[in-house]
Amino acid sequence: MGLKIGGELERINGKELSYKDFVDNYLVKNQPVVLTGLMDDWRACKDWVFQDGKPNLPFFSTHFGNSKVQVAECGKREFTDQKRVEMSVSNFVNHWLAMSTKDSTDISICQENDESLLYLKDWHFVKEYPEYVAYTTPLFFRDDWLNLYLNSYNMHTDPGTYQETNEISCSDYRFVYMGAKGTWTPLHADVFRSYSWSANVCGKKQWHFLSPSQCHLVFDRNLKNSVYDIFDDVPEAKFPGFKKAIWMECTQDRNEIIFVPSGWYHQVQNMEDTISINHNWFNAHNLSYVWKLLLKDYNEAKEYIEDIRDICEDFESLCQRNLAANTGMNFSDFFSFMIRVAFANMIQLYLNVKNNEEHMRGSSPRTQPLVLNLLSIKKVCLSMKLVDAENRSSLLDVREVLKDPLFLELCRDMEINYQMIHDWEKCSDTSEHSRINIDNLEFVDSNLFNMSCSEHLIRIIDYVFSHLAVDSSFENSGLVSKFVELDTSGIL
Ligand SMILES: O=C(O)CCC(=O)C(=O)O
Repeated sequence: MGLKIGGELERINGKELSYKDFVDNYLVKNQPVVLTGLMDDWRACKDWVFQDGKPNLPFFSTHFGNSKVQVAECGKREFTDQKRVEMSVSNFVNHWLAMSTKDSTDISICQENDESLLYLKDWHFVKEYPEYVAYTTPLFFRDDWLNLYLNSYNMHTDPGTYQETNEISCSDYRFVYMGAKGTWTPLHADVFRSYSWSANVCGKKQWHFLSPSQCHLVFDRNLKNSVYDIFDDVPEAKFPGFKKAIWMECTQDRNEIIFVPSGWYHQVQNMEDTISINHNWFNAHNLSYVWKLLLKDYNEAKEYIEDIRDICEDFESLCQRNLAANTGMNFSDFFSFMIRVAFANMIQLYLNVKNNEEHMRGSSPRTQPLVLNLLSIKKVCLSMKLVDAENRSSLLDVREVLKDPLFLELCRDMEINYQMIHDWEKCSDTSEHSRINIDNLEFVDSNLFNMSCSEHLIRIIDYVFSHLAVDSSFENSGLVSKFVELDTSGIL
């Protein structure tokens, strides 16, 4: 029996969609959508594609041939993913070209077993070639705390065995994917339960999506393992809910971008030779998803080594190390991230209010996104406090955070981003950021310089709201209740 298909993704012309409508209808409601018309000026769409729509593979060998990339062998499973090997872009292209010149019976024999189907994945292209501007991130996806943060900091900073792998694989979440017809990605939900967007530079992909409220149906009885390939013969005894799942389907063409919401499971098949660009990101609207996943992964990491608790010198540290290795960050990484992002927002708010009295009210268009960001951080902090997560977080000194040139970079990048997204005129002189120091930030309560728990961050946020006379009724507005709705909309 085939999959039950409940419907197709909505398709919208991105040029006719406002940022606010995108936020209200897709980000906040956590719904997928296909956006067209947003890739017209991309250099990638010219340089990387022949006139007939096929990928210009020689261009990659000539310009980026020495890059070392991760390639998935689509026919070989390794745990929950495909086996990965590292190779140069030149070798990958040579393999692809050699396969495409084989006669069709050879190819179908190979493809039947997915043998030799190599899929280049997770190429950190922007990081590696910052000067070659292959594309510009559409405005809809620019409120991206994850990649903004990673421009300045590492997510996981614990020295030790995990550092090296982390540096390579978690330097940012902006990728290029390239694969011949037949290559595919197994069923999964995205890293950190982030949002993602995926743009087809050439080729065609078929997507199958499952909403978070149905995700339990692709898990086994213990809710531990999920189905790997939805087109396989999925055993009912092991996955009793699978047949009941109702999927959404989409065939994504060249020049179309798919928005993948948080926590939606999806499987993807390249129906033609395809090149795509995709980013993972999170912001105020899905921060609670990220936290919920981290907590779930922490509980699993703890349970996994419960039987060695008594012989462990520092059981908690081991749990946190394992959490960072499996998930890409631990509690302390996440808390440091929240502190820095919260302060970048508070400083932005402070400068807006200071430079223009009109922006004093929290509900003004200029302050509203910043207040919303801080409220979402506060909400997650409240949840961290409830589960006592802070005891495991290391201490951060606000004075050190604010002095760090990397923090000023984060503030500046964030301001530029919001100017672009909301079409703000420049309000603060960006050089003002560099003059910020702890002594002229009246809003920083000196009792709270040492941040060791989420309670401290909550108090600082509240202090800032009251000090800057941000309209506190905003806190009770509909915007906040949306986070609650999201939290309860399904399992992760
Ligand atoms: O294009 C693919 O093969 C997979 C992309 C994907 O899973 C994603 O963007 O989340």
